[in-house]
Amino acid sequence: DADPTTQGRTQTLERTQTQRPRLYRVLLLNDDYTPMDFVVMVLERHFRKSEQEAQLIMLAVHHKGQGVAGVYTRDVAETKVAQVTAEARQHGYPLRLVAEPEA
Ligand code: TYC
Repeated sequence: DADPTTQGRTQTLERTQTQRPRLYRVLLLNDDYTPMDFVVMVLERHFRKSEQEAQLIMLAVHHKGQGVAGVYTRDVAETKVAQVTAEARQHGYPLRLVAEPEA
């Protein structure tokens, strides 16, 4: 480079802290047709919620329109969206999920 202090040499800077990856929320969206039991099962199996937690999240989504199923790195969040969407379609349910970056 043209910087006179490095005289064309490449400089490497040390950083003590490791960068943390950006995290993504997996949002569960309400619809009129997906059975409540199926949504609870999804939250238990794919998002590792207890039955009680799963019931609370499902009901919150049912009443408010959407809610957070879990928070993950981008790859994991997108994989969960794809897997759960595929499983819902196999059952003929219109369940929708989306991954969105935190803050
Ligand atoms: N609203 C659906 C019903 O009454 C239940 C439901 C809850 C669907 C949450 C989707 O993400 C959802 N059967």
